Amino acid sequence: MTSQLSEHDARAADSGANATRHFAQKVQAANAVDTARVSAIAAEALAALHQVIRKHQLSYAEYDAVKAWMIRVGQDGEWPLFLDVFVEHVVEQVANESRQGSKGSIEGPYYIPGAPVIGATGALPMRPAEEGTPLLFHGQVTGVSGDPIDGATLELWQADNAGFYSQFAPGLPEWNLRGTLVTGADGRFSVRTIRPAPYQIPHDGATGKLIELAGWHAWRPAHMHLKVSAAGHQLVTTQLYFPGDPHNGDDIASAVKPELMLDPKPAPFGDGVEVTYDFALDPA
Ligand code: MBD
Ligand code: FE
Repeated sequence: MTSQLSEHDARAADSGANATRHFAQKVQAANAVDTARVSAIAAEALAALHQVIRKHQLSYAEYDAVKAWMIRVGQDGEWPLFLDVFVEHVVEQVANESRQGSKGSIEGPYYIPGAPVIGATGALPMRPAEEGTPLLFHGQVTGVSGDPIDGATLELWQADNAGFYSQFAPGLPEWNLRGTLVTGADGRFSVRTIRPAPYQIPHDGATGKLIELAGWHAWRPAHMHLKVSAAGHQLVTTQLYFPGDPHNGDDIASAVKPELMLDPKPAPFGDGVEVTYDFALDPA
């Protein structure tokens, strides 16, 4: 008899392997490296590490423990998780420093391109009895001058009420809580989903081992991920958060910004909540 796996059987090494596979697809074609920068950046990164070793008088036993841990991060496919949680926020800050429009935030390891297109109004794909508080999310996409953008695209992805992302945990429909909105001439969009729950990053693998040994925690505040784009404009990758979440102030991924806080109100239906967020896109 075969047993059906549920999302609660998710393993860090399985979601890690998926994230690693998706990342490999993304970088296949792109990303030529500026070789003139390789020496400077690699040498300085190594020098910073050497300095830490000297400062803390690292022993051979500790060196071997670090080496074994890094090997396990790779074996579990957890480099995308580890790097996006502990490093990406600085890359994002550097990349988006000079933008005038909406603030960005990190992409994280769980974006998948090509989610089903919903149009300007609709619902994210979800199960018939998807658990969680119903959430109505609407807003407008404009340029930085406030002019509405016709045909702007918003890609949304989020975890379910138990904290799992489709395609990274077993038993979930392929595109659960992932969808693509396209604005009309007024730049507006409106989508029904569920309010995401506070979320722990997968912590039964190598990344979790570090978190445990260091006495840190694995929590991210509840968040929705977005990529907003339009012809002639810069794509913004960002996340939105909910006020009052216990982890807004100590996100393990350091990806919360005050500008990305939503303002939930009781929804005009049932027991749900309603949020509005407008996006301003920088010119390309
Ligand atoms: C996530 O859901 C996430 O958003 C990040 C940044 C890292 C791990 C899991
Ligand atoms: Fe996330």
